[in-house]
Amino acid sequence: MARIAILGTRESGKTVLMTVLAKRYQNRVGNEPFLKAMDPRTMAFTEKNWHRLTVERDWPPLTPPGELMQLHWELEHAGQSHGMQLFDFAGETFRQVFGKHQLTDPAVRNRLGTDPSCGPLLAELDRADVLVLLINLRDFINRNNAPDGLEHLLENQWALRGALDYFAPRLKNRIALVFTQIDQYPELVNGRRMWRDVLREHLPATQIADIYQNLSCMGVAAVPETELAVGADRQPFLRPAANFSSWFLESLMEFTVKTCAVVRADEEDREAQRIAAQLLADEQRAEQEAKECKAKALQSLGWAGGSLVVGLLLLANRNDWGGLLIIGAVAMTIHGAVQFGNRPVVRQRNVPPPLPKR
Ligand SMILES: Nc1nc2c(ncn2[C@@H]2O[C@H](COP(=O)(O)OP(=O)(O)OP(=O)(O)O)[C@@H](O)[C@H]2O)c(=O)[nH]1
Ligand SMILES: [Mg+2]
Repeated sequence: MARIAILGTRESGKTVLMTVLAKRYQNRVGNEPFLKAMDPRTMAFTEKNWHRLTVERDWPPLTPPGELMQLHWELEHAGQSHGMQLFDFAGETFRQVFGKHQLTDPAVRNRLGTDPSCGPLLAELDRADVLVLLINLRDFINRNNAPDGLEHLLENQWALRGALDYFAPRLKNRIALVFTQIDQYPELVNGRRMWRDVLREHLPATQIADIYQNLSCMGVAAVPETELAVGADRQPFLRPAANFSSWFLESLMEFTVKTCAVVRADEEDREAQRIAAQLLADEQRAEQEAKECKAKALQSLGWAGGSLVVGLLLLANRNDWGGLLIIGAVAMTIHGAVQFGNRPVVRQRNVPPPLPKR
């Protein structure tokens, strides 16, 4: 089971992206990946949000802080099937937790772990196998003059950098940086800018482009076609267009398939190593027991030899105890032989060598 954490600041597009991804891959089409919802919660999450986007033609509500939605799909591709668990939680919580603290400090991590508002979330994130970090450029471009000001900009920046600093040592190349809602930046898409350069240009303070040079970077738009509408508050807003398509979800799916396969291979490595360690322990125990049995058998034979000699001497001196000692010697010989015969058989090791780490 690959546990995939999707992190991103408020309105970075987590809920919409997960919904659209699940719907776009919900049918088996040739050799394409296929996503199968595995529980009622996952199906309800996808269907309700999709209904909202395509029938009500509006956006799903923002995820309330404190909510931690665990969604479970089975990803089938190229004859393989991978369990895939995704988390959805509020971007506001992400900013509060990662934007304001330095989680790489174990004291800070431990303190936050006991905080009921984020402890359970951090515990889940610590078990994640893959990280997908969403970036909404709107959070970073021309943000200094926004009402929430420089403070929010700084926290959003550190949230991304802090999350990478925290997860990258453990997850290594199982991390993707995904620019979302890129339909809003046609100049970047049409100009075919490399996403790494976009990172360097628009989030220079984070230094992510230079520190994490091998991260997978991509851009997607779950709902690139929108149209102007007037909301209940008489304010104009952009709503999803009818029959909207999606841009570049394939690159995100390709990354997902690849990392799910890596997680599976890692799990198999760990299982092989666990079995090898178990076999080795069994073998060492059997060796120890065999040694103890041999020692007991030798001890019995020693006593038997001694009793035999003394018994014969006594018999030679017409002492009746000699007969008893000889019977005892025979009994001890039999006991020793039984001990020796019952010693555990130490099998030849047949353990595969540990596989190289991926
Ligand atoms: N143009 C465009 N807008 C999008 C797209 N995806 C999301 N949005 C906009 O971004 C808003 C937030 O999307 P969500 O998916 O709810 O964002 P979120 O990251 O789940 O937000 P929180 O739940 O607050 O963390 C939506 O209400 C839309 O206005 C997209 O692909 N294109
Ligand atoms: Mg959400």
